[in-house]
Amino acid sequence: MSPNENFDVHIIMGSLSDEAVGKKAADKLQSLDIPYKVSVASAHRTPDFLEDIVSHSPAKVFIAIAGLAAALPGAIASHTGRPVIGVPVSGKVNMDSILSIVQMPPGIPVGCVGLDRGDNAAILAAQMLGVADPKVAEAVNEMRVKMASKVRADCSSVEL
Ligand code: RP5
Repeated sequence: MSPNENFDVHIIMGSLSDEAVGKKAADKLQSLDIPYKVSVASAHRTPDFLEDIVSHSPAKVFIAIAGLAAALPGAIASHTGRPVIGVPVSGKVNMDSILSIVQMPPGIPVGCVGLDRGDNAAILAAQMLGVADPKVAEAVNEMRVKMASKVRADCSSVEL
């Protein structure tokens, strides 16, 4: 990471095979105009590399995307006091990654969104940033207003 790099959200994927879920998070952050960076680092395969990335990251919030025995969000949280949002990635079993993220020991919590919900992780990160940044809070609000309009429009046009 170059010393001058600046971004608010750091998306870290446990593997390049998590790319589709990472893209959902990146696309949503882009649509909210939030600067982000994407890295690949594994809690189990590259623990030292992960620690190096986290300790040098200027991000205010981390999004950690991982499947199987998804230690990544917890491992990131062990290296920083900044908030970590975990995204469990679906696979053959599904509950494995959810429980690996949710069942953190007392004292080192991580947030957890739904299976493959990179988009929700990005929105939750935006809501955290929005507490101190009115521009981001307004972008989240606009997104919610658009969503509500679509539901109302769907209600008016539904024909079954
Ligand atoms: C996890 O193991 C990764 O986050 C990924 O979801 C899963 C499989 O990784 P690959 O074998 O595809 O690299 O650590």
